[in-house]
Amino acid sequence: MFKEVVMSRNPIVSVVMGSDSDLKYLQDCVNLLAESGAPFEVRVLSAHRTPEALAQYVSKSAESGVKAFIAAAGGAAHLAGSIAARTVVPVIGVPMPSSDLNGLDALLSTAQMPPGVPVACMGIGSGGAVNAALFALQIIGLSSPEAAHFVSEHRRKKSDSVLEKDRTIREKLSRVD
Ligand code: RP5
Repeated sequence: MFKEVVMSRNPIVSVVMGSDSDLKYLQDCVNLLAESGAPFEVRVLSAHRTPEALAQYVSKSAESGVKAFIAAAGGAAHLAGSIAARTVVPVIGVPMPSSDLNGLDALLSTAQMPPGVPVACMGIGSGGAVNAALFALQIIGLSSPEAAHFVSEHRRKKSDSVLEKDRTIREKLSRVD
């Protein structure tokens, strides 16, 4: 389920997916960005199906203040590389498990960019997409204390939740004894 998301007119994070069929893997990523309060937008644009629209969008977004792109695509995914070719704004690629190879093809084509035009490559699918949101917030966090604080708090909550599970399991097992 998507939380109520208000997309910004002046985004600093841009989430681009190659197809609306990728959206199901981006739910937690989008929810996390919404929770952080960072202005962001979500678009469906494809490196091979809408190359001109993608090119125009990247130029316009980079000029208007986007500080990080998240590019989610499946198959022999070239979306992240295609965006990175058009801007020096950092691009975070998320391989989508939409192909017969369950995303391995997308992982390799995103990670194995030839030297010169890097993209940051996350893991395959929803987990990678969550990390992409956090990584984008870390980039934003270099100049935004709010974004940096959000990432720290997110880690603290994760840590508290593991320690709580540790307490619970120790209590449960000590009762068996
Ligand atoms: C890629 O091809 C998209 O990112 C998607 O992961 C995959 C399949 O797209 P659809 O055929 O479902 O539109 O470009």
